[in-house]
Amino acid sequence: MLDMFPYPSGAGLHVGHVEGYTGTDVYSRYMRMKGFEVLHPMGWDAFGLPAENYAIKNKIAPAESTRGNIDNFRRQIKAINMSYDWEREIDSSDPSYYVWTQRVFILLWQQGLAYKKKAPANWCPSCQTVLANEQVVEGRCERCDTEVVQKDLEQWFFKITDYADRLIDGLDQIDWPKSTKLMQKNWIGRKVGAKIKFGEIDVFTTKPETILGATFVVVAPEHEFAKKCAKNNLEVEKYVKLSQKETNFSREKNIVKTGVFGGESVAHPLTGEKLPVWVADYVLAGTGTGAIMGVPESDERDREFAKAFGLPIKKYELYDKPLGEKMVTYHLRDWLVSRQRYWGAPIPMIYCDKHGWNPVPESQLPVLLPTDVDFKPTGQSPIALSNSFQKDVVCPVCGAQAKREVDTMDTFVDSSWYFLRFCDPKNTKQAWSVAEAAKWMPVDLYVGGAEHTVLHLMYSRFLYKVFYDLKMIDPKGGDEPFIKLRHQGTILGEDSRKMSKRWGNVINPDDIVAKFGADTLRMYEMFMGPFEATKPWSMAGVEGVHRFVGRIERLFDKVPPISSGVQLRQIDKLVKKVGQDIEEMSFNTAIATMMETLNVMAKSETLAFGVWEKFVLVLAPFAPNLADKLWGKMGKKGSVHKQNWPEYDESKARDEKVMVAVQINGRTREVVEEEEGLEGKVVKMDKIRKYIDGKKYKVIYVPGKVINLVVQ
Ligand code: ANZ
Repeated sequence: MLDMFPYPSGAGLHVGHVEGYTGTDVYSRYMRMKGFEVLHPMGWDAFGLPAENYAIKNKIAPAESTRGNIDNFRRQIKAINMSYDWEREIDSSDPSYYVWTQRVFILLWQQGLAYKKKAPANWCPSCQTVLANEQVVEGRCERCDTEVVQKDLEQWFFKITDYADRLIDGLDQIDWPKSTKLMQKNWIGRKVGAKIKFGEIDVFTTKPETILGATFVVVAPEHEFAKKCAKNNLEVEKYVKLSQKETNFSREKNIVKTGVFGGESVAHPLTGEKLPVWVADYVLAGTGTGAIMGVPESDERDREFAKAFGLPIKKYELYDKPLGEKMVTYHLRDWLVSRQRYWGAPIPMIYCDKHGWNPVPESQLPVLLPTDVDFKPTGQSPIALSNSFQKDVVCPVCGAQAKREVDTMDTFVDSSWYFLRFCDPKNTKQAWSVAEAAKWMPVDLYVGGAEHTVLHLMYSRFLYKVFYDLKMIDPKGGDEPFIKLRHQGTILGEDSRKMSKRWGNVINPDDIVAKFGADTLRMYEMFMGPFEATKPWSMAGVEGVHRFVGRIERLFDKVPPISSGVQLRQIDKLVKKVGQDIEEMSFNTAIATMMETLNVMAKSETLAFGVWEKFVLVLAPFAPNLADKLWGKMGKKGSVHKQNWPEYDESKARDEKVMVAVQINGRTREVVEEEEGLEGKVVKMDKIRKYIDGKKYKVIYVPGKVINLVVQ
């Protein structure tokens, strides 16, 4: 039972965290009561920019502020009585953890899955670091919302594109929200099509059958052919230069199509007609071959372009013979993992003029983060300015003086394997042993925010598949890390706006615990609405749940369990319903049933032991403190949380059916189950209609017994 481990921010725990964590905690406690061994761990995704920015502002070392934040988070979580196995707590910024992140990096390098290359990268001018494509949202930095620019930089990449097909195909094997799967699929963006020669230009198309409608060819500004045209055409040269500044986002979204005629033409492969070659930035260099055939009759982007530049639009017939060569293209790019920032795991690589890049030798790991650094971002990694960091560094191959990599790893590397460390957190010989991981992996239920649909969840799947291929994972469990995934819904402020300091509508879980206790906080968050729905906070709702929690104990004291007390069939229904609801993560309906049941119990003069016993047991996963207290009051030994989930009597749990006779002039013609609006339904039944159609009749209904139709 895995929660996405939190980033321990200075703001402390959020009620949104509490929602997800309570959901998995209820589920974990329930599964333990059902006799399962449950691993329910917690730790800290502790590296990252905010701690570093905080350090810059307040002159506190990130290690120190992070430690304080972690202590606060742990205290807050413990106050809500989450049943985590604290023996397994991990901190991704601790050398005992990041030494393994560094070994993961080296492992990937040894497999040819990590490489350094100069490439146009997304650069955030405000954070002064590169960003992965996944961290650029609508052309802006996901963190600070600054417009991202393109910069040619030497960067480290993981070859996630090698796994593109498996990352798509694996989605069929897992129980995840549909929308999350779709987002991953679209992000990977596999397109199957054909590569077709138009003269010397290979175009890529997913619709080769439209070839007879092609009236022009367009190449991306980065395409070799565009560069060739630019050599003897000033206008093309200008256009190519200008488009270098633009990000793919603004290019894809560009509504007004721009472009220039390249000054050359190529022959249509079927008709031999001369087609003009244009250079335009709506064609992307990284997709397909970076060149297209323009079919303005059928393709909207091509039509816009043709209209803008007066190119012919031609009606045509579909071509039904095979054409060109099969080609598959992807939107997914390799994962850019290096960051020019301080607070991350140093990339464990050494550069020698003669031998290039090599991993830091095993005996010298971990490469510790130096502490003699100035945090101010300068565009290069702050570690570059450390005096100690490059001291006595030699090439692992020849022993000559060499230099360490000064970039750190993106924090998404830390979080893309942490669940495996939870399986074996104290292991000093391996990051995890195959046997320990096999006990728990794959994760049965993973709960976390929907904002991680592409980044974290795709990176984790990628690395897990690499580990699987290297036999670091028991093959019996398959190559998907998370079998079932659910996202807790966003909790809005009382004003239905996103909780934010700006609106002053942030609810601090500490305040709720102090005023109402942890049980009320847990119960309220599970009762607010469907687990995955977006829902506003309501203090009136908290108070309502608090009254319910109080009423349980008051009723217990007023009508305590006695051996001669009344048995209630509702209690068997409750046990059945709450068990089913927890398994479906329908926590709010489970609590609603507890409320209904308590109302029935309150009407009874006396209550049997069995009634209270079962009520307290089903309450235990939701309100662990009160359940334990009542368990004690019942004179039971030991904790309620060590008990088995109660059995229920199926015959009692089932809804009673009441049968009603349908009579025509006193003779029974049919027997039906009683339900709402029965009188209206009966007169529409074929068997009955033949007696009453076209006749006058009167209905006499004796609920629970008979409907008599008196026909004249
Ligand atoms: C001719 C054609 C006719 C196309 C037609 C589409 C519709 P979708 O369709 O979104 O999956 N394309 C190919 N390479 C491109 C590039 N580098 N940059 C921008 N667009 C590119 O995407 C596949 C289509 O996108 C391809 O099929 C191609 O246009 C265009 F009625 O070729 B098509």
